[in-house]
Order: sequence, then structure tokens, then C-alpha cells
Amino acid sequence: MLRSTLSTDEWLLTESGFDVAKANYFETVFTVGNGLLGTRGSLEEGHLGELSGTYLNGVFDSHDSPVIDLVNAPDWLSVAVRVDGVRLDVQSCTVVSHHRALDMRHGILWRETVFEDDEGRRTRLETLRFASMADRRLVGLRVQITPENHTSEVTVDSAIDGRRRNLERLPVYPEGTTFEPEIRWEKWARTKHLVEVGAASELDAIYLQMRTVDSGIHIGYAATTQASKTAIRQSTDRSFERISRTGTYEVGLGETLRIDKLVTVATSRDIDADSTPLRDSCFDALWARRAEGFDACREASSRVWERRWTDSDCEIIGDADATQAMRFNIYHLLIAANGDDNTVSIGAKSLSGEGYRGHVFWDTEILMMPFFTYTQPETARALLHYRHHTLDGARELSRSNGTRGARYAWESADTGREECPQWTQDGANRFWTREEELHVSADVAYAITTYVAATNDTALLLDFGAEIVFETARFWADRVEPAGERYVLKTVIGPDEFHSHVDNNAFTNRMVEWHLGQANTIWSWLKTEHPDRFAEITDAIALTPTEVSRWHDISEWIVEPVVSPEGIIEQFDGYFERDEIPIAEWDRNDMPRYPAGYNHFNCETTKLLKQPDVVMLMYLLPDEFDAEAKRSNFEYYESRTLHKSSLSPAIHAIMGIEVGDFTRALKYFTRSAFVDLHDNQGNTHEGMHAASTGGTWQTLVCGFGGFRVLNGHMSFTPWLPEQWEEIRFRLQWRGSTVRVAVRHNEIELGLDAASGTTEPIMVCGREYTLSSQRDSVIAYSRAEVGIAI
Ligand code: IFM
Repeated sequence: MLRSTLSTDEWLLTESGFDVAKANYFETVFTVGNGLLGTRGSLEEGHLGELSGTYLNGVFDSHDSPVIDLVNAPDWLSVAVRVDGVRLDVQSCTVVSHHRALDMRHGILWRETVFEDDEGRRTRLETLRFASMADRRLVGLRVQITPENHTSEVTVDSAIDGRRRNLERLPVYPEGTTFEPEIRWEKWARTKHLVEVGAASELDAIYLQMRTVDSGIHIGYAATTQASKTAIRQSTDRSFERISRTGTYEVGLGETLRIDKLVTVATSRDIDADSTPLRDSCFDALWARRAEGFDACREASSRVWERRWTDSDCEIIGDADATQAMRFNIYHLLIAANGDDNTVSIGAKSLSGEGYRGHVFWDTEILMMPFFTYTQPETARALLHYRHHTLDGARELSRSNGTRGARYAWESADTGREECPQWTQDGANRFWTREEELHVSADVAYAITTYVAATNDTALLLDFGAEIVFETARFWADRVEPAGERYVLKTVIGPDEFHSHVDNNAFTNRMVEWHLGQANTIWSWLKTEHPDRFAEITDAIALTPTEVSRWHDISEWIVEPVVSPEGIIEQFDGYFERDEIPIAEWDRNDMPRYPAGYNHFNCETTKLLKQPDVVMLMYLLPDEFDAEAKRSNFEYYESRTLHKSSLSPAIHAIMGIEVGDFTRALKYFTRSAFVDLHDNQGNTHEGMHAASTGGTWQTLVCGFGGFRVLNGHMSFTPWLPEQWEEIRFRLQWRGSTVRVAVRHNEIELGLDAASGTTEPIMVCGREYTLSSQRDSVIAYSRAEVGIAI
């Protein structure tokens, strides 16, 4: 039984019974991946209404689509089984039973389905698939077929299928039209991004090479299938954009036929296809892996998974569901990032679906990056490197808007060009984010400095970080406008995307001020500590001291937001004059509904927020606002926030805990942690809410664990819900590992570092010293030190 290879139950996410209406949801949540690729959890044989896809990180193409797409790449999974000519699938047979389990600990998806055909033949189909973490170019699928009440000829067709299309848009149908799940996606226009280059077979292995039409990326897959018994017939079948290997076997009653499929993937992005033909690269890797065998490949991947979990796991003792949800979110973060590739990041839907067409937003730097910085710093470094890889695109974007330096695109793909659509898919509403949501440039600088503070990896600044911080600072210096003695930043969108064309958005202005301050600090540090590198960088970008002193001037004089007598920071100029529209209805998840007559595109005139803006600022710059400012602003803005972005609940959970609003904080934690597990936005079929996965991790660590970096030191101000006994997590900090266990009245901290290492920390505002010699148990009381309870 393949199931016996799975981890214990608490690491499993399960499905029982096949429900076509839920199939697309499971396709997303059961995605397997390794950062190089993600493969949705579709049935190997397919079904009517499937939304299947494999996505290769960085493989984008814009042919035949209005906006560049992350390409729905050739399908490696395809296996069709016929029993005496009858295809085993949910349309051709009755599904007697169907079970699947995602083993999050080892990145394995297991399945067992019993089919019965019209002749009453019952056949058990078991599969197990993985995307190797040990060799990212490798994916594997084991298929086991067992006739339960018959002896039959079983034919297995194992294919590489290049006939893939991306979803485009649904043509206009009368409002409220619903489609049967089986035909839902057939209604959509589709985009073709791939053309065949060629196919081949070598021994019993098959090979298909496709090319993206506009971006010209070659994609090669080689596949081998090994059977547990000798076939009575075998063939290689070749059709346009598809190649398969078919074997027919005589399988007796109760006998199990096993087919192991190993597939290697290479693209011209990864290798120099002129010097090593893609085909050779795929076959060489395939023969090597095949020689090791399926089990060895799977075990090698599992070992890497174990190591990743050692650093990343979060446990909530006393709440098994919450622990499972944490692991689910972390699993999806781990399969989204490729620490071996400096040219890719993580899209808003990771590699788990086509939502947002695979584009990269500030979600990576602000919501996901803390997880990587504090648990997998080498991956965080690679993710930051993506912003250097796309710096020329950002420079071009800035130039095209008449400013110098570099401005990161609101939606970025392979080159850093702006890829954000101007219009909603139905053409009815205009998005202004591509023109106005500028804060992403400061967010990138924020992620860089946070990473450096956490890792002491100042080499990153020398390699590429300083250049990014300087070039983006330069953009701000041109984008602000002098207004008397001050500088203003007009016509922007802050994180709250309900309000466009606003002036002096508090979040953006304050982040610009902070960014320019950091740019100054890094400039001085580089000049003093690394004069040669300083000369190289400043020469290369022709940066002058006059420019740098202007940064200082702007950071001193950029307009400060209006603060009401009650201490509320005005979100942007004139926000306080907008209409006060109360939120009066909540949905079944206890999340606000739009007030009657309002939607995403007409909240402009109101004080309603889509997601945190001032509250987000207070989270990102914790040193700069006092407890009372955080409390009053949280109260004011939380009551006006509709959470129409999945980024919103996590930040409200964290800030809710900080200000002592625990009931709301818990509600927001649940909303964030389960957004995809419970599909409570109703769109999980489009892909995971990747920002929310990172936000959920931050909720546990920075919310319940109360972790912040204050004045350069680790600080913890924890709070636990009554029903939880303890939370456990680990943080990577400047080359050491800090083990954290938070209980109701004490926090236990261990420092795994070279003997004699010490680390100053704060717990609830009091100073302590951690030592690598022994773990510390520190009693804490928020009340005692006047922290909100
Ligand atoms: O980046 C987010 C944005 O903040 C809200 N709308 C969705 C985007 C992608 O997740």
C-alpha cells in the first residue's frame, strides 16, 4: 500500500470522495512543487472541468494575451489507464471510493481511487507524486493498478502533453450566469503560449520540447516509465505536441501492476541551450535519476523536506487544527520559492494557479519575505536578488515616467516591466495601480534592510542591495514635488486600493522618508567601510553627494500627515472629509460586506478601506509610533476596513494583539490561517493566497510570539489565547538559531550558536541576554510593564 509511506495524520491534509464542484479547490491546495515548478493537484487522468497546470517559475510569455502570463507548461503528470479498453476516469466509470492525502512533511500527494465500470469490474488505482526538493528538475509519479474482482488487460498510457492553454477571460454572459462545474472553464477564451519544437524517444524514454512563442524559452521534458512486470505490447505514440509511452499488461485478480514515472525538466532559462542541447540535459539527468530508482529519488527529496521543516515548523500545542493550518501555509511557502534561482520571485498565487497571471507584487517583500528571512535566509537572498535581476526594467519604467533611478512595477514578471493590466477583465473598470501604487519601491528597500539586519549579510548590500536602495531613492527624489519648504507626493495609491489619485498618503510618504534615510545611512557606511566598492557603485550609477544630500533634505521635509486631536493619522490629504459609511453586515466568515450600493470601484468617496494602510505602516515601523498611537489608529481604521484583500487579516491579527484587542486578533488569525483551507474568499481554485500564507506565519511569530526587531535587537511581547498551551517556532538570527517556546506566563529561548555566543534580547520591554550555554526561561507579564492586555 502506497499510503504506508506517508507521515502521521497531523501532517496530512485529506480529501474523501470525489466532488466535481470541489475539484478545482483541491487542485490548488494539493499543489506539489519545489520553487522551480508547481503542479496542481489534478487527477492524473484528468476530468471534465479540471483546471490543471504545471507552472515553471520565471517562464512567462505574452503571445496571444493582453497581459503577460506565467505559462501553463507541458503536462508531465498525464497517465491514462484502460481496463479491457475502458478508461478509468470519473466520467467513464463509477467512483466507488476516492481518497487523497497531501503529506506536507515530505511534499508528497497520495491518492487511492476505486473505479467500477459498466461490466462491474472494480479496479483500484493508487498514485503517489512528488516534485523533488533534492533535484528541482525532477518530478516523479508512481501508479499502482490492482484489479479487485477481475483479471484483465491493463493499458497504461504515460504522456508528456504540450497542448496547454492559459485561461484568458470569460466572454460576457448575463450577470449571475452560473455554469456546471464540468463545463465552466470550457466557456473561457484561452491563450496559446507554446509551440512544439520536436519530440524524440531513446530506449523506453520519451522527450518533448516546446517553445514559448514570444519570449522564446525552450522547455524540455524527458520521461521514463518502468513497470513492475513485462508488457505484452509496448509502443511510443507520437502526435502533434504530445508524446506518450504505452504498455499493455495482463494483470491478474488481486495482482498489483506498478508503473514508476520519472520526469526531468530543463529550460533554456536554466542552461545554455546552445552549448548543451536541452534534450541531452534532460536525458542525462533522467538516466542518472533512473539509475538511483524511484524510491531513492523520493527519499532524497523527503530528506531535504525534513531539513526545511526543522527550521520552519510552527506548532500550537493545544490546537491541532491551528497547527495543521500553520503547516499548510508554511508548506505552500516552501514549495513557492526557489533559493537556487536568483532571477525568480513568488507570484501572488505562487506556482499553484493562474490568478494574477503569475505576477509578482509587494506581497513577496512585505508578507512573505519575513518567513524566508527568519527561517531560510539563503532563499530570502535569492528572492531579493530577483529585484536586482529586474532592476533594468525598473529603471526603464522610471525613465518612461520622466523620473531618474528605478521604480519597481506594481506587477512584475520576468523583466521588471510594468505588467499590471489597465482594465478589469470585463473592460468595465480602470485600474490605476500601475500608474499610482508606488510604495512597492520602498517596500523592496525595506525587505533588503530587514534581511541585512536579521542576517548580518552586509555582503548583499555590496553585491546588489545598495544599488537597489540608491536607484529607488533616486526615483523618489524626482517623484516628490517641492511645495514651499516641504515636499509633497501627489497622485498615489497607498496599500488601501479603494482610494486612487490621493496626495500625501501617510504610508507612502512615511516609507519614502524612511527609505531615503536608509539610503543615506547605507551611502555613508559604504563610503567609510568599503571605499572601493563605494567608488564602483557610485561611478556605475553616477551618483553624486549632492543627490544624496537632497535625499536627506527630502526625508527631513516630506509632508507629515495630519493628526487629529484624537491622535488619528489622516490616511491621505482630505481623507477625514470623505463620507462616513458604516459597515452594517458581515458574511458567514464574520467579515464585513460592502455596504449597500458600494463596490471596489466606488468606495473612493468614502472612508472605507480595502486593507490596512496607516495600521500597516505602524506594523512595519514599530519603533516610530507609541502604544497609544497604535491603539487609537487600530481602533479607528479597523472599524472602517472591509478586508477585501487577503493581505488584510494577518496584519490586523498582529496589530490587534499588539494593542490588546485579542478577540478581534483571534478572529483575524483564523481568517488568515484558513483563507485557503476553508476557501473563505471563494476563489482558492485560482491559486493560493500566497501573501496570506506569509502573513499567517507572521501572525504566529510576530503576533502571538510578539517578535519584532527593535533598535536592532530581537524583542518578544507575547500573548497566547487561553485555549493554547504553548507555541513553538524557530528563528534564524545572524547565523544562529533561536528556538522559541511561548507559554502563558513564560517564554523559553534557546540559542544554537558557537559556544560562548550571547545575544541581547527584550521580553515585554525588559532586557535579557541569551547565551548559547543554556536555554533561558523568562517569566513575562504584559500587565506588569503596562502593555495592553
Ligand atoms: O498586492 C495585493 C494588493 O495589496 C491587494 N490586491 C491583491 C494584490 C495581490 O495579492
